[in-house]
This record gives sequence, structure tokens and C-alpha cells, in this order.
Amino acid sequence: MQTIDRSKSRADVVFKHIHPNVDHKLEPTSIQHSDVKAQEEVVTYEVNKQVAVIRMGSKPVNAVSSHLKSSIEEKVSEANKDTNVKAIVLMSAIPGFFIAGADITEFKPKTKTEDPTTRLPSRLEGSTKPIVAAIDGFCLGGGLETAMGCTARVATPNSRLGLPELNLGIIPGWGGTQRLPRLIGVKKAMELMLTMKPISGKEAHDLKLVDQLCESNQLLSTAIQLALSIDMSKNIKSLHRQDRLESKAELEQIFAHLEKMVDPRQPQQRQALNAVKAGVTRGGDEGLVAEEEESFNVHKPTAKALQHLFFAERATSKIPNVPAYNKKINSVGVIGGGTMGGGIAIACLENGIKVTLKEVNQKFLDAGLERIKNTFKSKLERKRINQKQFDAALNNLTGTISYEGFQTLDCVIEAVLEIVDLKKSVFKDLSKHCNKECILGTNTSTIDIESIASDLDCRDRIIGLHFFSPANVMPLLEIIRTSHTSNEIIAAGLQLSKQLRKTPVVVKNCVGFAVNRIFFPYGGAAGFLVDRGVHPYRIDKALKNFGFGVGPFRMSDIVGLDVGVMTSNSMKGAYSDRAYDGQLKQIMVDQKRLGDKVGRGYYIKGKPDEEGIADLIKASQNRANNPKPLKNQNEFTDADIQEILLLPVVNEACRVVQENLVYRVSDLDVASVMGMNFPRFRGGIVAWADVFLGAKKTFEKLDRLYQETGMEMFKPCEYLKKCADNNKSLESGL
Ligand code: T1G
Repeated sequence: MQTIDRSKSRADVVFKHIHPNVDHKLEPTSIQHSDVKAQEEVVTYEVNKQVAVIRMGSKPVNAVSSHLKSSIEEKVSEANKDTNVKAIVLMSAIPGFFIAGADITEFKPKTKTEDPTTRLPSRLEGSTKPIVAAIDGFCLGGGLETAMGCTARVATPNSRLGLPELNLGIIPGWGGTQRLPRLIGVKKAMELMLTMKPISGKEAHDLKLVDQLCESNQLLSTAIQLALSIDMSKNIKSLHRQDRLESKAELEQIFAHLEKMVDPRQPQQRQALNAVKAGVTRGGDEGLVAEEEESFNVHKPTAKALQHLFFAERATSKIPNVPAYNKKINSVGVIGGGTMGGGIAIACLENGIKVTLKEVNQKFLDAGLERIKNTFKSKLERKRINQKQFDAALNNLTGTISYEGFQTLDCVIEAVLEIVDLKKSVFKDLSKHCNKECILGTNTSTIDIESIASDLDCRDRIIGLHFFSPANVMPLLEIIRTSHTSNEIIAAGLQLSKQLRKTPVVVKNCVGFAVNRIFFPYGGAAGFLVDRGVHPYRIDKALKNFGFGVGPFRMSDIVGLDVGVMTSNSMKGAYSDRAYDGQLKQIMVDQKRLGDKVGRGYYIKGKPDEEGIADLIKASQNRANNPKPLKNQNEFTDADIQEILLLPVVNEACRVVQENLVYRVSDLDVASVMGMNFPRFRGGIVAWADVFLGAKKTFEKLDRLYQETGMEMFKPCEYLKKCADNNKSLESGL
């Protein structure tokens, strides 16, 4: 397996932080990571109209490393001593970024609490001369905390300000839990922290977080003017303001509501709330100490998992030997106007790409076009888009029942029925009607892509572009390369995913690709448990409690049980040894319980139907080959059920690694989170096993299940065994 050389990358530092005992010397590749030199921090100092202008230029995003922190502090101290200087402006030299936060690559588990007054924002707040933060672009986490330590803030309307720390499993640790509530009130401050979504400069100004708004080209002059107008004798520090906090009665209500809102599975949420409460009741100074204590006690596995995912998401598009793709994809042909084709067309249109929709006849074409138009109409009605965006999208849409115009297309994506011969004939046509550079994509989810193109001379341009339903919503794009797909076409696929604002995961051709392949034992294990006497609703509840939006049976209803039977048959065909041949799904289909599309599946319109499915479950149990009950199944905890369903998925993910089908193990974490809604706060399927169980325990648990059941899906694969035997993490890519 090719793996990225992490020796110079920021991901390396984080990886070592996540897996301190893992020696992970990996094969060198041609990937160019931003190297250490590119991270060198440049902080400049100049005096302009008696104002010291301090500019931060630490590429790529002004993440505050310990070095950048001390450089800023040095310059502020210089300005305070400089008798020619009356005030200070802190701004960025990097377009688009004020500060993206503390440097995550420097995070390491704390061994003791630190003095919170040594943090950058407190240092700035201690300046005797006024400091104005001039913000143009991202101002996140430690960046916003730094800006709040300044005496005042100027921002451009489109800047993005927020405290996304909870998304990394930590809490704002540089006074954010203290200063933000005092600047905008507890209610709004907690909302910003819990949603983790940044707000615009304009919204920040409306909330009085920002004192003045101006355009980019006025930023410096506006900041200088504001800085010179501040009278420090009248200034109240953000940490000590009282005037914007809600009344005592309001606060009681707000806190009571927030108590119910925080997710116990994500302890960082409660910890942020604790720190805010402490500050509001005991004052900002004591609040800083409380924040430091809460920061020190964050749940380390959750923080590790989330920080791992942050870098994993950014690594998926780095594929060795893939050249830069300098063109834009302007036009896409979509073959087939059904659910998937329609969704793909919408995704393209939403991102300014022209779409030619092709169908077999006028009736189907009209229906397909109508569905797409209706989606945009509904978006317009719900004010998700404006009239201009609506017109632009529909002007970019054309339909055809021939291949006329296909010569000029940049890319074609086939989304016809899952019938091999039909797909083959489509690609034969495409090889004739498209130009020699056109990307030829198939959205198949079950058919071997090699076989579709086996006798064509355009095999190097054929690629799998596997969207997840609804294609215009789900954030993952699986890019499948066959043994013939060229690196140029992989680059084009990555470019398409970027234009569609999706996260790509590149995977080599195999049945099920990454997501369906690794998750096929999930459904199998669920069916197996039902046949051993565990109720589907009990299983759904356990998986919901784990963090999935819905459990496997409710998911089956949403996807459609007939679709589920088709997919599991194709997986069973390819991986029969590890499949569970349960009958429940087929029995449901035979009873026309196809799921939400007919209003009846395991649930009726989403509501439990215990009585309705009782006989069907019995029928399935009677047909099962080995109805031996599992030990202690009446006492099964949520964790038992979760492990029985998810450990075989970890096992299959390890097989995918063993078979060298992905470029790095963490790609499977991203695929599981983005393609299957695996809970992000568990870090992804492999990281979950690594961080929360460890390879050895994962091996032991699977092996015990294998011994108990004799089912191959539980038999630990070679890769997993090797990691456990060698005391390596599953992410190590051994
Ligand atoms: N530290 C280190 N590296 C970072 C970084 C950070 N905070 N933010 C981004 N990078 C790297 C990233 O890995 C990538 O590297 C490159 O910059 C470009 O990023 C004290 C303790 C700002 C919205 O959570 O959300 O402050 O892959 O590809 O799409 O309480 O980056 O090129 O090698 O994502 O334009 C809180 C994290 C930190 C913000 C830009 N801050 N960053 O998105 O580019 S904790 C965050 C982002 C904190 C305080 C606590 C996004 C972005 P490479 P990119 P982008």
C-alpha cells in the first residue's frame, strides 16, 4: 500500500500525538506537503501615523504556534515601549486569514494545568496601549480569542468568525468561554460554540462582537483611526464587561435549557458549559482558571479521534504521482435521469457546471428534467437560493435523447440501471461520441468497473464516480480507479470533487468499493443478531446511542429493502465466506414491506410496528441455519450490540488495507463518516477501534466472537492480527 510520507507534514505531528507508541516510518511518495520552511512565521512591525502595525504572515493560515505567539508578544511589547507609538493594530499579511486558531500540530496531552494569564489574549489585554484587531477572512478558535483579547475589533463583512474547538474534542482554551459571553451574551456565545459554525463579519457586527465594519481596502485606515480614538482610561476589558450578560433570571433559564442540550457522548460540550457558568457566576478571572481546569480534563480519546479526523479529511486528496489538474470542468453529461442521475445533475448545477441530461426517450427525459426543476423550485420557495441562482442553474440545464453535443463535454457520468450489458453498451457509445480527453465516469455501486470497459480503447479514461444518495447532499465522492485508469483522469476526478465541494476518497476497484465493502458485514451482523433473538428495535436503539443518526433497520427502510436485498446479494456473491445468509430482508420484501417509499418496512411511516413484524422475525429465525442463541443475549448492553455490528466492519476495513485498495488507512475513517454517517466524534471506523479499544483488544473481542459463533465475518484478518501481535495501531499501515 502506498502511504503518505508524514515525516514533514503537520499530520505527522498529530499522528504521533494520536499514536505515541507507533513507529510509523512509511514509504516515501511524491506528495508535496507544506514543508517546515513554508511554516516559518513572519511577523512584521511598522509605525504608521503613530500606530504600530503588526502583521502576521505564518503560512498557510496563521495558525498560532508557540513561535508565532512569542513573536506577536515581542512586537506588542516593543510597541508599548516605543514612545512614538500611541496605539497598535494587529492584522494578517495572508489574504483570507486573520488567524485560523492555535496550531493543532502542536497539541499534546497536558501534564499539568497552566497559568491562563500567560495566554496570548490575556497578554494582549494587558497592553497599556489600545490594540485593534483588523480582521479580513477566517478568524477562528484561538484567532477569535486573540481578537477578543484586543481592545476593539474591525472586520470586513465577509470575514468568518467562530469558535469551532468542540469539533476538535477540546474547549476554547484561551479565554473564549469567558470573553465571548461577556461580549455577546451567554445564549449566543453558547450557540456559536455548540454549532461550531462561524458567523460573518456582518453578523458579528450586529452582535457587537465587532466594533466597526469596512471593506478590505479600508481595513488598515479604519483600524488606525479606531485605535487612535480609544481612551484607555475609559476602557473596560472584555474579560470584565458585565453590561452585555443576560439578567440573572434569564441566565437561569438559558443554563437549564443548555443542560438538556449537551450531548453526554461528547463531554467537551458540558465542559464548555461548565467553564461559561463558572465565569458568569464567579467573574472572568476565576472563569479563566475554571476554563483551564476544564481544558485539562477534556476526554482525551474524543479529542484524539476528532483531531485525527481533521487531518484525515485533508489528506484524502493527496494521491501519489497524480499530476496537477489545471483546468476547470465546465460541462458534464449525465446519462440517466433517475434518483442518482438527477441528484448528480443537481450537484453539478448547484456548483455552476453545465449539465446535459440524457435519457432513452422523451417521456423519461421530461420526467427527469421535471424532477430537477422541481428541486430548484422548492429551494427557491424555501429561500435556500435566490432568483438569480435559480435562473443560472436552470439555464445551465439541457436535455437530450441522443448523443448530440457530447463531443464537447468535459466529463460524462453514467447513472443507468445496474445491468452490466446496459452499462457496456453506454460506454461503447460514449467511446464513439465523446472527445479524446473526456472523463468517462460510472456511478455504479455494484458492478465491476473493469468489466464495463474490458474491450474498449478508452479504458484509461474510465473511472468510477460513486455518489451517495441523495447525491446533491451527501459529502463523499468515492473515486474508483481500475488497473487502466490514468493518473490524469484521477486528477480530473479530484478536480470534479473539489468543484462539487465534496470530499474525495480514491479507492482501487473491488466489489463495494470502500463504503459498501467495509459496511456489508454491518447489515449481516444485524440480521444474525435478530435470528439469534435480539429485536431489530433494540439493535437500532443501541446504534443510535452509539451516535448514528438512525440504526441499521431504520436505515434499511429509508434506503428501501428491495435495494438492500440487491446490494447484499452482490456483496454475498463476492464475499460469500464472510456474509450472513439471513432471510429477514427477503421475507420483508415478499410481504411488500419495502420501507419508507411504500410507508411500510420494519417501521410504519417511521413508527415502530412490533406486532406487524413479530411473525416475520419468527419466520426468519426458523429459516436460520443455526438458531443457537448467543451467550447472555438477554443481558446484552448497548456496547455488546455495537461491537457485534461494528467490529466485523473494522475487520473488513483491515482487509481493504491488507488488499492495498486505499492510499492510507485514514481514508476509510473519512469514508465511514461521510458515506455512512459513522459518528465523527468516534474518529471514523478504524480510528474508533484504535483509540477506544486498541488493536489488541479489537483482535481479542473479534476472536472471541469467532470462537463463539463460528462466523467468518468475526475471524480477525491477517492485517488486524499482525497489528495486534506487533502492538501497532490499526492506522499504522503496517
Ligand atoms: N493548525 C494547524 N494547521 C492548520 C490549522 C490549524 N489551526 N488550520 C488549518 N491548518 C492547515 C490544514 O491542515 C491544511 O494543511 C492547511 O492549513 C489549509 O487548510 C486556543 C486551542 C481555516 C477554515 O479548528 O477550519 O484554537 O493539508 O485545507 O479549506 O482555544 O483549515 O495543506 O498540509 O482546511 O481554506 C481552532 C481549523 C483550533 C480551525 C481553512 N481552529 N481550520 O480551510 O484550507 S483550536 C480550527 C479550518 C484552538 C484555542 C484552541 C480550516 C480553515 P495541509 P484547509 P481551507
